[in-house]
Amino acid sequence: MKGLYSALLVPFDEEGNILESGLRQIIRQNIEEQKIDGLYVNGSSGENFLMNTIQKKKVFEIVKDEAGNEIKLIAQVGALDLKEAIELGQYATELGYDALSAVTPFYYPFNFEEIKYYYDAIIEATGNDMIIYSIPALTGVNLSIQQFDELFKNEKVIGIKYTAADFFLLERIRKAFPDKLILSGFDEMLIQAAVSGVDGAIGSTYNINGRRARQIFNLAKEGNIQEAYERQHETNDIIEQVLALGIYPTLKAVLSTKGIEAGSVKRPLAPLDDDSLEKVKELVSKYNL
Ligand code: SI3
Repeated sequence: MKGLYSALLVPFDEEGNILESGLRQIIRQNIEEQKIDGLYVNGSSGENFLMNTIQKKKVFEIVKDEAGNEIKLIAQVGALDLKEAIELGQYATELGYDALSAVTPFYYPFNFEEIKYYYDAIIEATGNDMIIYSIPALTGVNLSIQQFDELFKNEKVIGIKYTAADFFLLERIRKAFPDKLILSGFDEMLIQAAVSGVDGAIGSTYNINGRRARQIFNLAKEGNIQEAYERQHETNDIIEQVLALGIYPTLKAVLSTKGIEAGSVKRPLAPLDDDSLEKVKELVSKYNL
């Protein structure tokens, strides 16, 4: 399960319906153009928490149908309704997804025993491998190394999607659990994560910038830090502008300039205005996206 994964974008029409042919095009360009090793499906970038259960299942189904066994597939099934998380986990497992991932339960201040119960319940009901999705900035859940250790006691918990800028904790986790999979989640800090020993990364911007990400990762792993930084600087010039314009609608607008039916974001997220669309065109041509 090592490697670079795009956190798959999902195209919607203005009513919030999934654009199936556009989704298939995004999957194909991720495989053929960005050369990614896998897809992280129904994560934050897939606007998962804005979709209903039927839509989430539809995305799992289309992705598996389009990608088959060409690349690795991770299904993010985390939900506040544990029954929904289990239902989605069973669905993705039956479809043949290589592993599941679930965001730490959020909004309510769950204690650690409740968080462990949630992961163990999904694993027991599905029998699939689990990658913990840790993203403290959005969930408010900061797991300690002792808590990761407790979660790892279930051998089906094979790793973490680590979306945090705490490189001290990352170093501690890497040292303590050399056999667990660590996939880094902040694209703008890929070089730091790579030298910290992660096994790969999952990112939204890899949908449009996967080839540069691959260069950063490989160069950093080979110890060619100076060149890796050159690629990371260029990448961060792109990411800075993407974040300023609005991450998901901008990534979709970039894909649209390439003739992909990337659609819009799902309300209440807002689409880009005309000025921003002009800036996207400049970005695409300046960085050859
Ligand atoms: O779909 C996902 O779960 C992700 O894409 C997670 C990933 O860590 C992204 N985080 C979010 C909240 O979108 C990053 O790729 C992020 O977009 C990027 O580093 C820019 O900040």
